[in-house]
Amino acid sequence: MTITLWGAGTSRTLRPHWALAELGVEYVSKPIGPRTGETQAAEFRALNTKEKVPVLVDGDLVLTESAAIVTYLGDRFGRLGRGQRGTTPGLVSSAALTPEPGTVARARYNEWLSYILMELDAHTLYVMRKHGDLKHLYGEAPAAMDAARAGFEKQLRWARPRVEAADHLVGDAFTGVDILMTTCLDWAVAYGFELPEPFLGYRSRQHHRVGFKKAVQANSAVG
Ligand SMILES: N[C@@H](CCC(=O)N[C@@H](CS)C(=O)NCC(=O)O)C(=O)O
Repeated sequence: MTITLWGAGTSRTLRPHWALAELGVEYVSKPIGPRTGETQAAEFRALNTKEKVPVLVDGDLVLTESAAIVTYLGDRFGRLGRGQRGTTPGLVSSAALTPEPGTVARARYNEWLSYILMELDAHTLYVMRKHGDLKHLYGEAPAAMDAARAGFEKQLRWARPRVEAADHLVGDAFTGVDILMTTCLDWAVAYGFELPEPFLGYRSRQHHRVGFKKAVQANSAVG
């Protein structure tokens, strides 16, 4: 069955490229970019009326939302070694991107996923993007920009103890939430945030992964 990934060129599209690279899954890349007109083309609108990338197609499944795609890929391809449990209950193997459902590790994974998407992506960094780089589309809003900047710094404090104490966010191995977290930290650095040292070290470790390097290459091949 052919797996097709639509989208390239942004932090959100990097996420599924990275998951696929980590899992060693072969796929067809359709590297269309946002605001190029390509997300409004009829072929793409038939897949996603949100007109946004990324989109994953796996047989009859058409899946939108970067976090859902990363988690799906982990569940589909990254939990095959059910016998090879690590030391953390619920974490299946060092190659796994998702802990088994119904475990403490999966509850923690879901907690990190929701936190990263809501507190670091949607409510803060994306607000800065909308009223910064994209102000010609969404309008200027200096008060919202200031609140988003302060909000990001405040919310990031919650992650600090874990990032100081461990190499990964869940259990003792790399998972999908490390992909999500790293892309948000990269985004923050691009916006001029001076991240505290534990986050810089964490980010640098993820950047050294072969999967990250492959994904950056795939994600940069815009259409
Ligand atoms: N919540 C979505 C956000 C997707 C999204 O906003 N994608 C942007 C690129 S990062 C996009 O395709 N924008 C198209 C446009 O606004 O024209 C996800 O995480 O996948």
